[in-house]
Amino acid sequence: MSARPDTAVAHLAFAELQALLHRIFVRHGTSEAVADALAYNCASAQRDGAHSHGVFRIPGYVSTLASGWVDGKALPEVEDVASGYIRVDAKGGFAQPALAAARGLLVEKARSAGVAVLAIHNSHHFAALWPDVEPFAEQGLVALSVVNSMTCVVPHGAQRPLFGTNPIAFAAPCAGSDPIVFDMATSAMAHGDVQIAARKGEQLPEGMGVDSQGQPTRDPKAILEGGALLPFGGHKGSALSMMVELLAAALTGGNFSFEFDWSQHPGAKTPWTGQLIIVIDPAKSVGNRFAERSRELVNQMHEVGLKRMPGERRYRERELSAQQGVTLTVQELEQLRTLAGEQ
Ligand code: NDP
Ligand code: PYC
Repeated sequence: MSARPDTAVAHLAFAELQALLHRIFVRHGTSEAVADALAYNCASAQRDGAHSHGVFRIPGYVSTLASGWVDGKALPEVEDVASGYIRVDAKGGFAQPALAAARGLLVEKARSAGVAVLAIHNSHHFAALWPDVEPFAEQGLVALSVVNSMTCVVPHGAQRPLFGTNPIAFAAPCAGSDPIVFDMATSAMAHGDVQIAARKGEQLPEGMGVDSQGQPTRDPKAILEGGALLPFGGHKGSALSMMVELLAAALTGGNFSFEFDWSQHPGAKTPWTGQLIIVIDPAKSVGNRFAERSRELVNQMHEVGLKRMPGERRYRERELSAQQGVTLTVQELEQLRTLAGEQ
C-alpha cells in the first residue's frame, strides 16, 4: 500500500469544523463561551485560507491551556468608563471572548457618540485580527484594531528584538461589495508564516529576518531559533509597530510584548498583552454616503490598474469553502480528531 502524501486534503462543512474545534477547546479546559469564540474565529480563518491562524494554531492553543499560562474559563470584566470608552479586563483569558462580552455596548456607544474605543488588557490574542473588525463594517461602521504579541522583531536601527509582530486590521463598508478589510503584521512576515516555512523546509525571501548573530538570513529556523524578524518597510513599519505597542499595551493597561515571562509555563504560546479597537460611525459626518465614497475610491483604484484588493483573496476562499467545504489536510484533520479524543 502506498503512503498517503502529506498534501492529501479533506473538506469539512464550516459548521462541522467549528463544532470539532469547539469540542477540542472544551476538552482542553475552556468554558463553553470561550470555546464558542475561539472555534468560530479559528474555523473562519481556515475557511478564508488565512492558514497562519487557522487549524495550524490548535496545537498551540492546547499546549498553552495545558501549561496553565492562560485561563480558558476567565470571565471578562466590562467597565463602561465614558460615553465613548469601554475598558475590559480579560482576566488572563483570551481577547476574543472579551470582545464578545463588550461588543453590543461598543456598537451602541459608537452609534450614539460617533466614536467608541474598546481597550482590552490582561488578554491573550493568538489569532488573525480581521475577524475582530470585519463584522463592524458589515454593520456600516468603520473599525480599526491593533494587538501586540511577543518579542521577536528588531526595531529599525536597533540590535536586538523588542517589538512583537503587532498587526493592524482595518475594516470599512463599501457599497455593492463585501467590506474593505486589510489585516497585516507590522513585521516583514507573521511569525506563524515563518513557522510554516520552517516546517515545509522552505527558504524565505530576502529581508525578513536575522539570525542569532544579527546577520541577514533566509533560513526560517535561524529566525525562530535565536534570531529575529525585521519590521516591514524599515523605519516606517518600525514606527507603526511602536504605535501598536503604545495603543495595545500602554493605553489599555496590557503588557508590552517584552514585558511578560512565560518561561515557567513550558508549552505556552499565546502572547499575554492587550488590544485596542476603535469603532467609528461614518453616518455622523457624511450621512449614508461613506459606503458610496468607498465604492468610488475602489472603482478608481481598479481604473488605474489594481487587480487585487486586500481581503479579496480571503473572500474568494470563503466562497469556495461555501461550495466545497473548508479545506484542510487529512493529516490536520486526523490531528484535530485526536485532540478531540475521537480517534
Ligand atoms: P499578509 O502579508 O499575508 O497580508 C496582509 C494584507 O495584505 C491582507 O489584508 C491581505 O489580503 C493583503 N494582501 C496580501 N497580498 C496582497 C496583494 N498582492 N495585493 C493586495 N493585497 C494584498 O498578512 P501578514 O502575514 O502580515 O499577517 C497574517 C495574519 O497574521 C494576519 O491575520 C494578522 O492579524 C496575523 N497576526 C496575528 C498576530 C497576533 O498577535 N494575534 C501577530 C501577527 C500577525 P488577503 O487577506 O485577502 O490576502
Ligand atoms: O503570527 O506573528 C504571528 C502571531 C503572533 C501571535 C499570534 N500570531
